[in-house]
This record gives sequence, C-alpha cells and structure tokens, in this order.
Amino acid sequence: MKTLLESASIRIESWLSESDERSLANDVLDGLTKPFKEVPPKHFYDARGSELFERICELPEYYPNRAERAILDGEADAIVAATRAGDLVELGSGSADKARILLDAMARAGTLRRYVPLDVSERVVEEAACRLVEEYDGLRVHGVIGDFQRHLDRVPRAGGVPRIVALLGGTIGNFPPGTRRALLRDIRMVLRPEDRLLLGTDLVKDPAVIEAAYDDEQGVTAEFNRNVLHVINRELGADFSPGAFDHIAFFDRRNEWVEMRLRARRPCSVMIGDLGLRVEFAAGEELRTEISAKFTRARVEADFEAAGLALDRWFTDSDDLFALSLAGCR
Ligand code: AVJ
Repeated sequence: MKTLLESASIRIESWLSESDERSLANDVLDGLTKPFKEVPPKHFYDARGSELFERICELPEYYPNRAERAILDGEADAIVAATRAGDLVELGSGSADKARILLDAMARAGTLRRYVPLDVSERVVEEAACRLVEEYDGLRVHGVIGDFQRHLDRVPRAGGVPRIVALLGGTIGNFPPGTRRALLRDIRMVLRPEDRLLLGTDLVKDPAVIEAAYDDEQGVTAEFNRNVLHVINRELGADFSPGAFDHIAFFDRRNEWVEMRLRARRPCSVMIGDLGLRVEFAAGEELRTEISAKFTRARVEADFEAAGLALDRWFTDSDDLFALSLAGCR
C-alpha cells in the first residue's frame, strides 16, 4: 500500500501494484487468443475513454445516467432516512457527481461523516476529494485507489455509524451472471448488519430503446468502443487500425443483455508488440468488448438471494427505465 495524500480531512491510498499494471496485458493475451475474441470493458476507461463516457451520458439516446440521477434526486432523503448512514463508500466513483446527491442528503439529515471513493484512477479520486472537502463542512474523504473486484477488503472500517456501499450507473451489468453474484457476495462481506448496499441497475425494456442507447446517432459510443483498440495500441505497442472496425451493439433477448462488439471490415493481421503476439481477424470477425445486463426486479432479488443479501427498498424513475435497490445482509 502506498499513501498518496494525507491531511487533516483527506487520506488517499493506493493498492494498485505492478500486477495490476499487467492486467491489460493478461486480459489481452487471454481474450485475443480465445475462439471468440473478447476484451473486458474495464479497459475502455483511460483519460479519453472516460471523457467519451461522459459525453455518452449527455446523449439524448443514453437514458440510464439521467434516469438514475432522477431517482437519486427524488429519493436521496428517503435512502438516507432508511439507513441513517454517515459513511458513504462508492465503488467505481469516477467524478463523484452522483455521490454528491447522497452527500447532500446526509448533510441535511445531519449524519454526514465520511466519503470513501474507490476507483482505479488516481487523478479523479484526488480531484473529487479536494473539491468535496472544500464544499462539505467537516467531511473527511478516505480515497482508495484500486479495483473493486480485488480490493474490497481494503475499504477502511466504518466508524460507529451506518454505511452505504454504492455501486451505481449500472456497472454491475458489465459482469456475467456468475461473476456478478460473486461480486455481490464479496460486497456482502464488508457489510455489517446496519449497513446497506445501494445498487443501480438498468431495466429490461423495448429493445429498440436499449439499442439506440448503445448506438447513438452521433457515433460517440462507436468511438468509445474503438477506444479500447487505442488503449491496446498505446499500452501494449500494438498496431490495430481502429478505423478498420465497425461498432456493433445489439440486445440479446435470451440473456437480457446488450452486447457491444467490434467487427473487422476486412482481414486484419495485428501485432501486439509487448506480448510478441500476432492476432488474425477474418473479414467480418467480431471482438466482444462489453456486455451490459438489463434487469427485472425478480432478477435483482434472485441475485441478492444467491449472494446472501435481501432487498429492502426498490426505487425506480417515473418511466421505469432504471432502478436503485437498497439491500442488506440476510
Ligand atoms: C458505465 C457500464 C454503466 O453499460 O451502460 C455506455 C458503459 N457502454 N455505453 C453501460 C457504456 C456503452 C455503461 N456503464
């Protein structure tokens, strides 16, 4: 562990190590040598990818961000009243602008003590920490730089106050069902009886609405999708031509998830320098870059049940696009 910043109100520590820096190399070696090529979606988010994602959130077609924000705006006081939380842990916190809605409600309730953002990006955690301690009187921020799939046990212990552990944005949908339940079980391990998980999930709806959200008119999502090739080129000395790949997004009705792929327009031979690996793409061959599962209340409850959790509050927006669940240990 490395302490990056320590002051009266801010502490930031990093649990990322050299093995994490190799995670892209491992994932690319593993994923591009599979019979159906794939790269996990966490590698979208370098500086450019994070910026493209923020632009996606502003698109007219991309409803999840707005719907989740609307729920938080309407229900943050109810969420805080139900939990009496003074400590907010956010997994994959990014710029922390949704956390702010909860922090405001905690401040109004007079319970606000600490915010614990956990994110892989040192820069966003530091920026958010510095801004938040300025804005909220008496707030302490304890940032953890890490990967929430591996560093949950590094989250600092809660003091004498109830805690909310938030996983927002529908990020849980990026994990296939088995991994998703394993992650929920891991989250359960850090919850005490008085603590609650706050989980954001996109909901099943008209496939045309979902597909438009992942294949926007302006092509921002297409650029976001191709960004993973830019990341591999830069980080692993590869020579992908991102422009030679078409963006594909479709809703898989059986699995109830949207899938993004990159389809080679022509045969491509790609060298991944740092891995000494040559990868061939046939014309039309696809690389899977993301699944984003869509949920029903029954599916969320079944996943909670399998993970030793129980749903205690379910909040949706007025159009039933998105849901926020509060869950505790069973
Ligand atoms: C950040 C994982 C919630 O799945 O909707 C946006 C990422 N991918 N457009 C999602 C994403 C394509 C997003 N999450």
